[in-house]
Amino acid sequence: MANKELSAVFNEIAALMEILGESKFRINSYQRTARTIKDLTKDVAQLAESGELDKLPGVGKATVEKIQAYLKDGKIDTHQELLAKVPAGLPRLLSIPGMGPKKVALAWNELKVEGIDDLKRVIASGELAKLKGMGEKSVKQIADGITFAESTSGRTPLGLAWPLADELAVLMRDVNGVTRVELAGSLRRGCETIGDLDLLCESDDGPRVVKAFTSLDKIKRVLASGDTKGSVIVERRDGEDIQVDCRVVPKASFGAAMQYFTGSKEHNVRLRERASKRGWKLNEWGLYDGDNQIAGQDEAGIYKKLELPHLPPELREDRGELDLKKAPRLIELADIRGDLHTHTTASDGKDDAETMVRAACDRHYEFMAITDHTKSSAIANGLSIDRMWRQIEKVRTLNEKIDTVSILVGCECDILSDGELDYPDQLLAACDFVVASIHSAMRQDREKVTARLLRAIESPYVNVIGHPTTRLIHRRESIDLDMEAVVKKAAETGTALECNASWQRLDLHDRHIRMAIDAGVKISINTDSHAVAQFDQMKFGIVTARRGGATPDDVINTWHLPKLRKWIATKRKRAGA
Ligand code: DGT
Ligand code: CA
Ligand code: CA
Ligand code: ZN
Repeated sequence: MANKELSAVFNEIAALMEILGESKFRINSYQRTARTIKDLTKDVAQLAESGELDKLPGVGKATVEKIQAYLKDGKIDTHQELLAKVPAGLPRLLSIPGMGPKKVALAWNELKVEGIDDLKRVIASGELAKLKGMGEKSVKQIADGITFAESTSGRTPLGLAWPLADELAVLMRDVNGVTRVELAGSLRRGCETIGDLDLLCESDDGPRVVKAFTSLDKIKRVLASGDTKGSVIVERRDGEDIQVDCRVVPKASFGAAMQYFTGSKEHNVRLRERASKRGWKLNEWGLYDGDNQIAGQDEAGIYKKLELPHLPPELREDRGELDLKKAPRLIELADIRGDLHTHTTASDGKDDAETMVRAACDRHYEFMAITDHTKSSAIANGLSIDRMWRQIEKVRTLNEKIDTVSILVGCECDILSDGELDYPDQLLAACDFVVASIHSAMRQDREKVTARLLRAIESPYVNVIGHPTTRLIHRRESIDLDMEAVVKKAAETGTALECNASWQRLDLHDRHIRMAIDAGVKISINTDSHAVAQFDQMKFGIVTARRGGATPDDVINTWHLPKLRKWIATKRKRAGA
């Protein structure tokens, strides 16, 4: 769907106009169009074909023409004309967190800032902070924003990389002479973003397999093509590019190649040190004693020879995993008995409660919680107090009708800016399960936002803190949080922290999960589904939790319902509610 790109173009038109000081009225109109397109549930190209574009709110004839031009040529004249009026590096400045159109215009007009390098220079020299309307605080935010923008550029979120990798693996499994295909690299380690994909094919005929790889229809450009390795560019679902490396390895070395190309680099360095202490050599072909291969056909054999447990790929980051005496039994998708954070059409979901529940049945879940937004999340159609009382009755009725899965009535309760909850205790007490999340005032300073979360955690009715850092991968940074304090309070009160499985969030991050588990805090892995298809995102949460070292018992979604209910009741009792 072109909706997202098109919406971004309209947003950029509005931003460029603002930079160039054009009329507020036109700017607003472009912003409105951008929002309308972003919120569409249908493909904009479909609407264009069926002639329904002009029925959209605020979309007139001129806008329809622009949308059609974009769908036809991939560009819009107005946009191109605006781009011609500003330095080439300026649009990129808009994507830096903390740099809106006003600040970009200010820096450009006053200090001739035309791109990121200029911006860095005026930050370093202190000139930027001296501008009227800037100040130390916003400059600090912009400096962090640059680091953020630079660290994310070029990487692909796990949720976009994974399906693409699976697709390529399926195609390569079909190639004649290929006996095995596996994914290695950061994808196999379950990293939240992926630099490039690393595919390993088992075969004795390298040149032919490389040729088959570089000739796949999906491939946009070939970067390199040799006897055992091909590198190509493939287009992601969102139109951006990603590099894919494919290596062809004979059976005798397949395990060694898996080990080597899974990485991480740091983990491999440690492993090689271990091998060399024993007088051996480890490389992508095998583990060698002199010229003699002593392991390498399967990966487990290498770890065994080095007297290590066969470490799960997600732990291979040189974060202490080589000290483990035994491979931990990390959580797996099959351990999950239910999803505890889902939305329905009652708030901003796309599917109604019954459809969502049926999807949970399809996954053979034992339970699920319906947790629509609460009143302060107005843009998400949060439920007023009256509507929430009715929702409770409605969901209970549905629960009686359906006996394959137990439905918990809940809500995703907004944590207001001072830590107060969006519903009165009486209403929360009527819920079976409460997720509490921050959706507003995310720029509060560390002390304030931490105190805010601690207060929410203290509520006897709050079972899980939803997406605790609120970061959106490549789009929004984490709130400035004292995670240690949050973890401590969660441990004291018996509150779980969420590992939100949506690939845009993956929040808690892997290292916070480790921190939480070490402190005895339970984790809840939830998809935050707004439509049935999103239930599939559970696997992204699973690998993230595995990276944090989570075992089944650390994760409340693996418990049977009676244990979960008892845990909920214990917090209420302890808090005297
Ligand atoms: P990415 O692609 O940036 O998300 O991260 P990786 O970990 O997939 O890194 P990549 O694709 O550069 O290489 C795949 C694996 O190959 C990496 O995790 C470890 C191994 N590897 C690559 N280059 C080296 C190296 O110079 N030394 C060692 N020891 N291992 C390497
Ligand atoms: Ca890689
Ligand atoms: Ca690579
Ligand atoms: Zn949610």
